[in-house]
This record gives sequence, C-alpha cells and structure tokens, in this order.
Amino acid sequence: MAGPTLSTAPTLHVDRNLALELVRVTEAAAIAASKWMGRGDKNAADGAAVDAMRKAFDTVAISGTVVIGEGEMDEAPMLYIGEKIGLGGPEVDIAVDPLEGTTLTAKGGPNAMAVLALAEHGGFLHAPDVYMEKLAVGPGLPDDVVDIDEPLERNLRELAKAKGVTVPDLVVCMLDRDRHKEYVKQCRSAGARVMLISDGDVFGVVAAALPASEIDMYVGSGGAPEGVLAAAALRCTGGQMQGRLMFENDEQIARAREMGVTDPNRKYGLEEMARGNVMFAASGVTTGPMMRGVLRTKHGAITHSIVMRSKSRTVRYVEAHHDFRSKPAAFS
Ligand code: VTB
Ligand code: MG
Ligand code: MG
Repeated sequence: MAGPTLSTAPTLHVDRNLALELVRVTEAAAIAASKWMGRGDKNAADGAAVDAMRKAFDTVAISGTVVIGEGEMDEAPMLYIGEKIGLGGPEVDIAVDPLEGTTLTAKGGPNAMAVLALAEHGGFLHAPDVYMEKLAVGPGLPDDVVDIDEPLERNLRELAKAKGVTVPDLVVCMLDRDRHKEYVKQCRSAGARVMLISDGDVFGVVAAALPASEIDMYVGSGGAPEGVLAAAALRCTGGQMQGRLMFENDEQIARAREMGVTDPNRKYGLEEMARGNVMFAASGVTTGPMMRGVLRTKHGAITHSIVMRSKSRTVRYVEAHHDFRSKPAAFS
C-alpha cells in the first residue's frame, strides 16, 4: 500500500448542514485574528485565531480528530495533531490552519484567512510540517495537462493549448522566494506572466481553480499542510493538483514515516491528498481577490467566507453580519 494512512475506506455520509457549521468556526477565527491586523505581532494574531477556532469547534456536532494542525501535542496546546474536537457526531478528520498568513495579518497584507477542511476518517494525507512542491491548475482541462515532473515551459505550452490561449495569456502564481527564481526565469522566458505573492499559497492554489481569478497555474514549494488544505478545496471546485513532499534531512523523513508516509518521493495526486467526501471553509481576515476581510462595525463585524463540498461541488460565498451584543464571547 503506497499512500500513507489512506487504507480505511471512507464510508460515512457527511451532513451538508455541517458546511454552515464549519463557516461559523472559520468566522470566529477570522474575527479574532482581525483584531491583530496590522499590529505587527504575527504570533498574537495566530494565537487569537487558534484559540477562537478551538472554542468554536466545541459547538460543532462532530467527533473530529485533528490530522493537520498546529503541531505535536507537546508543542501546541490546542488543535494539535491527534486532538479530539467537537460535540460528538460523525467521525471525521480535520485539517486546520487557523491563521493562514500570520505575517500578512501582522502587516495588513492581502489574502490572510482562517482555513479548515473536513474529510471522512482516513481521507487526508497526514502531511508533516515540511515543504511540499505544488502544481495546480483549474477545472475543465484534460487529465494530466500539466505534470510536476515535466519542465515548466512544457506545462505552460500544454496549458495554453488546452485553454485555447497563448502562453503570454497565462498568469502563473508563486510565492516570492529566492528558491523560485528559476521558475520565475522560466515562466518569463516562455512569455508567461508571473504573480508573486509574499505569503499565503492556500490562496494561490485555490485561486487557480476559481473561475473569477486571473491565475491560471500555481507552482512552487510551500507548506505541506497548506497543500493538503488547498487539495481539499480543489476536490470541491474541480481542478488538478500534484504535490511532492520535500525533505531536508533524515530526521524529517523518519518523522514522516511515523505519520504514515511510506515513500518520501511519492508524487501525490489530488485524491491522494484529500480523498472521499470533503468540505472546505475559509473566512477572510484581510481582503484579497478571493474574499474580503473582516470589517469591524459599531457593534460587531462583517465576515466573508467561502464554503464548499466535494459531493455537490457547490461553492458558496457567505457574508455574515455579526452583532457581538448577542453572541457568546468566543465569537466576538
Ligand atoms: C508557506 C506557505 C504558507 O508560509 O508555508 C509559507 O505554504 C512559509 O514559507 O501559505 P517560507 O518558509 O518560504 O517563508 C505561508 O505563506 C503562510 O503560512
Ligand atoms: Mg498556522
Ligand atoms: Mg499557514
């Protein structure tokens, strides 16, 4: 069996009403993080989001196990890997990034969001906290139109052909990092346009699959946990994604093996990262092309979220007006 921890066939039916419950969780995290927007303290912003998300989960009717979380039990007091969360209900696995884009939040930059995904038990790749090399494109394209093992230039050519456009029409998004210099060079010399983002590749990957976004392809390395979260979203929107874990030393490989990764060089497809019925929810902390951030009002806040389910493939945008005078403290 090649894939890690994917041997249990997911059978549970996940209630669609859960989708709205999940949005309440990301809303709570986003509201909490938004208090720290632009205040230069990324750890405080992260802590506030984690705390709020953890409390909000207590009101959700699931028997959840965190499989992608804030770290190991001894380093993360809340939402640690293996933690049981929820009121009780269907057995599900949970992937969270309570504040995806802590630096973005601290600096008031775009696209910070509170993110989570849910799968039936065994549905998520148990990704360790290492980098993952990622490649993603949107829906409606021939299978394997791009491949992480092919040269970027060839992927761009094939993608343009499949979309009926030319390479200069394409926009490729990646994290603005020195390690991506070669990709930038290759994209530009092929004629494609490059969108460099300072942080937040869940946004980059998901945006590549959203019809209203100008991003045609996402490429490059970022967090593996973020890769699994983005894969959950792409299972709902349609789109293609490949990922490969990147290890810097034997210790990381040993740790990954403990988490069920049998082949450290494996190229993961979308279904190997997020399998069976999955749901994805995210709420904007700061405004970006995908979602607006939290707007604080006289007595509350307005939040903007996206929630989707793989089963129906419905993508919902939820604008919520919160009145803190009539809400428990955890949600304000
Ligand atoms: C990545 C990316 C995230 O942080 O983990 C990045 O996936 C950290 O990358 O979306 P570096 O080590 O290169 O700084 C984010 O951008 C934000 O959590
Ligand atoms: Mg985080
Ligand atoms: Mg993150």
